[in-house]
Parts: sequence; C-alpha cells; structure tokens
Amino acid sequence: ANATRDAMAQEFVQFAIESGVLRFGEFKTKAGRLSPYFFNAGLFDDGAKIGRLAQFYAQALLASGIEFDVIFGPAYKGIPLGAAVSVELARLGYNKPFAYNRKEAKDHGEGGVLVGAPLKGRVLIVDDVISAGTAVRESIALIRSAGATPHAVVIALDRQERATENGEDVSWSAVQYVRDTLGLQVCAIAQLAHLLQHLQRDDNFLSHWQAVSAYRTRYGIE
Ligand code: OMP
Repeated sequence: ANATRDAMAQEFVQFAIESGVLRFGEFKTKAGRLSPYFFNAGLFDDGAKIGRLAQFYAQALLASGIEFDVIFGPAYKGIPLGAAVSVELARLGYNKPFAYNRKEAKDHGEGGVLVGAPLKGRVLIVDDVISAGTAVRESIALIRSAGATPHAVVIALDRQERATENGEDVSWSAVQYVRDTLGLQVCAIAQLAHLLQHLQRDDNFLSHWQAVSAYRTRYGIE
C-alpha cells in the first residue's frame, strides 16, 4: 500500500510541476519563511487540471480509510477544492454533503459565515497546503464553534515544517500537532520528502534540490 501511495505522490509532484503550480524561486510563506519553492493551488486553473487534482485527493482519501460525514472547504482556496473533491467522491459512489465559509460575513453581522450543508458530525477539511499549521488551526476553530467535530484533514501538499506558536517557530511539527494534540487524522497527496525525491532524480533540478534541502534543514521536521 505504501508503494502505491509513493507512486501516486511522485505522479502528483510531476503533475504539479508540469502544471506550473509547484514553482521554484524565492517566496515568502504565510509564516514569514523565505522558501525556495511554492505550491500555488490557484493555478490548477482549468477544468481538466482541477478534475485531475480532485482524482488525486479522492485516491489519497480512499487509500487512507478516513471516514467522515461532511466536507468543509475553507475560504478562499479550499472552496473550489472542497467542491471538486465532493464531485469526484460522488462519481466514485461516495456522495457526501459539503460546506464552506465566507470570510466577510462577520463585518455585516448577517448571522453565520457558513454556506452549504449544515456542519455536523465528523468534518473533513479539504485544503491546499500545511506549512506551519496556522490555516488548519483556524479551520478547526471555526468547525468547533459551529458545534461540529473537526475529524480529518486532506491536503495536496504537506510541507513537513515546524509549527509556529504566536508567530514564533517551535520545535514540533505542524502536522504532528494537528494529529497528536488536536486529534485529527491528516492525509496528504504528497509531502516535501516526495518533492525532494523527485528533484534528486533529475540532474537538471540539482540547484533546486540543494535549495529545498537547505530549507528543510532550517524549517523542516526531523
Ligand atoms: P500555514 O498556515 O503556515 O500552514 O500555511 C498554509 C497556507 O499557506 C496555505 O493554505 C496557503 O494559503 C499558503 N501556502 C501555499 O499555498 N503554498 C505554499 O507552498 C506555502 C504556503 C505558505 O504560505 O506557507
């Protein structure tokens, strides 16, 4: 099963690079880290690409055995992801309700930031990336305040980085914190380790491999 997951992760990394979603250069992450790579899920920007992306999410989810009652796509980037994954799961015979949030609703006081199916039971968060874990912790808080149970997270890429706490880098892993302390299952289509493997295989990627390895040494987990 692990070999299949690794093969899928490798295929996904290649797909993300070919689609221009995974890029190399100098990027500042949300946690303020200077990263030599960036995964911009907004660039899965046509029907074929987002359809293929949804297939990868569904495959990873089904392989993980994660069970859930409702899908939640956090605003903004999680909204099309949650919708696309819902469509793909229904196509595979798993029709589940889905919901998402509005970011602006608070300002108007019009009662409720949630759109779509009622958030109840075990909620699956569908998001793009976990780096330092801030975004996922915000989604978890939102689900809890709606009275539902944050149960699992599926992401495209786990950057395998250390968490931040009040803006400071800490020693523990963002994903391990979500798993062990917050008690959610976490499933990623691919991890930083798969990206490094992919870069290592091709001599043309040598400088990217070096830069990404150095980044991992600084911000990555053991
Ligand atoms: P954390 O909140 O630190 O886990 O960062 C995750 C969020 O950062 C994602 O939901 C994205 O909005 C953004 N991000 C990416 O989209 N791709 C990356 O490669 C890196 C980040 C990032 O800023 O860390």
